[in-house]
Amino acid sequence: MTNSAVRQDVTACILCSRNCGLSVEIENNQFKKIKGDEQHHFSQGYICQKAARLQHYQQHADRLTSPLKRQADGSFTEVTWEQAIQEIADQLVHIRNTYGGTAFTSVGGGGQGNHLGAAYGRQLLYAMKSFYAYNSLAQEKTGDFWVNGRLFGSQACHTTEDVEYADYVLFIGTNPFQAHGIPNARDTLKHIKKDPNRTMVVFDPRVTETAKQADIHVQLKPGTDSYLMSAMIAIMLREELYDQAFIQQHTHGFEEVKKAFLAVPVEQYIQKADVSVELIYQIVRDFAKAKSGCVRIDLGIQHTLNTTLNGYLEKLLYLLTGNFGKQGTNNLHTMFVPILTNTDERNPKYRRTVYHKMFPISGFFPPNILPDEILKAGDQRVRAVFVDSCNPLLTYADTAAYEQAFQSLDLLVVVDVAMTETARLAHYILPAHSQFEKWEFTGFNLEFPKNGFHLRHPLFKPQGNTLPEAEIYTRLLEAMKVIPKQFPILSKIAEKDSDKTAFLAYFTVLAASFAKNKKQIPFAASIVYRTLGKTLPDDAASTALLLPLCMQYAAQHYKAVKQAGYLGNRLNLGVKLFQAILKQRSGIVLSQHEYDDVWSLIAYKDKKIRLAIPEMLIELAQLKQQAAKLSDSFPFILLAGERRSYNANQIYRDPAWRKVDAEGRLRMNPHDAADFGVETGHTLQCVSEHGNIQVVVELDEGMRQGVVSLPHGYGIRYRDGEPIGPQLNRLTSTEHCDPLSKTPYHKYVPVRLERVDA
Ligand SMILES: Nc1nc2c(c(=O)[nH]1)N[C@H]1C(S)=C(S)[C@@H](COP(=O)(O)OP(=O)(O)OC[C@H]3O[C@@H](n4cnc5c(=O)[nH]c(N)nc54)[C@H](O)[C@@H]3O)O[C@H]1N2
Ligand SMILES: Nc1nc2c(c(=O)[nH]1)N[C@H]1C(S)=C(S)[C@@H](COP(=O)(O)OP(=O)(O)OC[C@H]3O[C@@H](n4cnc5c(=O)[nH]c(N)nc54)[C@H](O)[C@@H]3O)O[C@H]1N2
Ligand code: SF4
Ligand SMILES: [Mo]
Repeated sequence: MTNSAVRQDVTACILCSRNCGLSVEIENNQFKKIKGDEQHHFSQGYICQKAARLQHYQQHADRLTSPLKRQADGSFTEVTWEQAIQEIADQLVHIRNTYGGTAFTSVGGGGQGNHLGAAYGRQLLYAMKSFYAYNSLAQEKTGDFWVNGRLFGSQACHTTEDVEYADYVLFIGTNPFQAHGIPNARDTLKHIKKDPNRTMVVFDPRVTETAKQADIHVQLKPGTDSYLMSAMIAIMLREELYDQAFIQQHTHGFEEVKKAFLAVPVEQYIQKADVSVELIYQIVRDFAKAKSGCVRIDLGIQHTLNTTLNGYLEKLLYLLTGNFGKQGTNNLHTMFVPILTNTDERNPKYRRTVYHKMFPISGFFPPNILPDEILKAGDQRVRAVFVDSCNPLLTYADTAAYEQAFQSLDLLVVVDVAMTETARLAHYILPAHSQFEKWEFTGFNLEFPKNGFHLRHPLFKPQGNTLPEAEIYTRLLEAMKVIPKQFPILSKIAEKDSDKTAFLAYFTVLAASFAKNKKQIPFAASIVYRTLGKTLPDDAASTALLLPLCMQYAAQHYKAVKQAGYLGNRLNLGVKLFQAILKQRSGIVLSQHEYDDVWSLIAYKDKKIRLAIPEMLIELAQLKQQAAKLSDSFPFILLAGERRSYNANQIYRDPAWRKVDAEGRLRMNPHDAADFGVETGHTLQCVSEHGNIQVVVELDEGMRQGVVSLPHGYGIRYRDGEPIGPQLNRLTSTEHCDPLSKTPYHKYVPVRLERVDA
């Protein structure tokens, strides 16, 4: 990697779950030009405007360059890696041995682009005998995962949607034009819009960029989706628009569901959403009749009232119409990197939290309860927290509660590439290589029937005295004496021969070694890293853990992996996959299934879907009593966290990356603004029951009256300056959340607005 010459390379975008392939021009260890990579199997050259700005992630004033230790006066001093690792390891061992497994939690572990490090970080939980993994998925998607557990038999069964091929698409609570989340979103939307035989319906309180492309926009009142969707299902049942043959062949529990939904007062519920009754009837009839239909949802129903119920209703819409397991419908997909595990709360082996007695969903605990588990759980409280790839001080509900909780910890360690708001509270800050300075990947490969994977190689020389997460966590485990520093037998066999069969010999010895010493299995990532890893070319040690994943995937999906073009037998197909992953720099196709294979992905033994979920049918019945009346003190609903053209979670810190919307403005209807006598650019105070922030107004005809919206991803204190844009979570509360999954109601925050001069 010479510095001055211009060179071409490929990588992927790290800003959202699509991880589009990038073709980049590099000069002086910097990005010069960024385009879409046409060789990438999935994005095929597509990118959005945010990716072109990635130099602002790679290099900026808040990048960390050395391990830091906080001093008594609150300032930070540079320390060596040896000192930082040894001191942290000693404290962790002390905390574990004195207080046991409930005293430690991890927070985060992989954002939108970096899941390789998370595989190493996860080992620390086992080393601490802790169960408590908190992350951002558990403040948005766990309600959905819980429903999947009941419908399909495992919380690791995850659904995807074939929007590109659907004749009739329902977008409920999502704005793919800005947020993406579906393949090549803007192109996909354009194709549907242009095709007279295909229909796009958008359910959103705002006239979004997606709504503008839609055939039908249902501009419902925020927080009323559960009423609207249950009315839609009731119409489907009353008019017998459901797919009888599908239900008969593939499901259980239909009669219970039918009975529950026939009790829904259709007209009354549609009116609660304040939309046209006839229009909803028409949508249900056309959706049910369509050759293929699918439903795509996101935070608009996951960050609002009745989160988990919404997830159930949305899935019933496609299941009852038989829009499942075919082209252009919703499907299950395979998971190469097992991000989700099945931790059904009815199984007592999954340890609950001390204070809230909260159970994990798909392996994760919800950030909404963590401040209480630190502050209120007495002797068994959480005392040590490791934060990785996450900035909870800004992104989790109730910033003040997080500040108080994190300041009270015995040990807070932050692993990040940048000096974040959370890092400023840490006892130790451990600086990682950026995602373009190390081997990386994401586990967001959620496609069906063709699924893929993209291993990214390092593009740049690492800055300063940073390390990749694989090395950081492995050193920690070694210093804690959880794993030995040497594995002579494994190292020897790994080094012996690096021809094609060597991986197999290594894998066999590894499996035998784990069979003898089961206690080492949770630390497989670091063990493989230190042994096989050392023999991989191009310093790719941290990717060695992909070998066991490849072996597992190839065994599980043998036919589909072969169908994707790999030559191999039952023994070595996984090795072939691993070799292809290491070699193909624009990513690979992992597997090619048939649509019918979807049934094999259901976890229930009889491969049938359980339509009736008792907890959800109870919540459905309770909707009747639910009163969503706004108090006079807080007459507006704030949608706290919109995706716009220039926000990308907390991944960019340097505000210079934004071409528009520097202040992260409050969108409001002009009639509402007139009541306050304010115009675009004026300032208002936004007050919730919980806190208040100043906001800059932007008039937007597309907002419903009484509804205002602020963007997610602002409030960063770049170079330790004043926060830039809204610190949204000063307004939100940890208690304002779904009763089952504890995911926050960020899209339904009651607020009032005040003139600053008032
Ligand atoms: N540009 C950009 N893209 C991103 C991100 C980013 O920060 N910036 N973040 C990524 C991440 S982490 C995520 S999780 C996704 C989220 O992606 P999305 O969920 O699609 O994005 P949002 O803008 O948060 O919310 C979607 C829509 O929900 C609508 N909505 C609000 N309340 C309601 C309601 O009660 N009912 C209905 N039906 N709709 C409602 C909003 O008006 C909004 O248009 O985006 C990803 N992509
Ligand atoms: N009110 C409100 N709050 C919200 C939302 C909302 O809509 N409204 N959205 C929520 C959603 S859906 C999400 S997903 C979360 C997102 O919020 P977070 O989970 O906090 O994650 P990111 O914003 O992705 O933060 C990524 C962090 O990882 C660091 N990082 C980048 N690369 C690396 C690396 O290679 N190694 C390490 N160790 N660190 C790295 C970045 O510097 C940054 O600090 O926010 C949530 N918070
Ligand atoms: S932000 Fe998302 S959609 Fe845009 S280029 Fe990056 S990965 Fe692709
Ligand atoms: Mo998210």
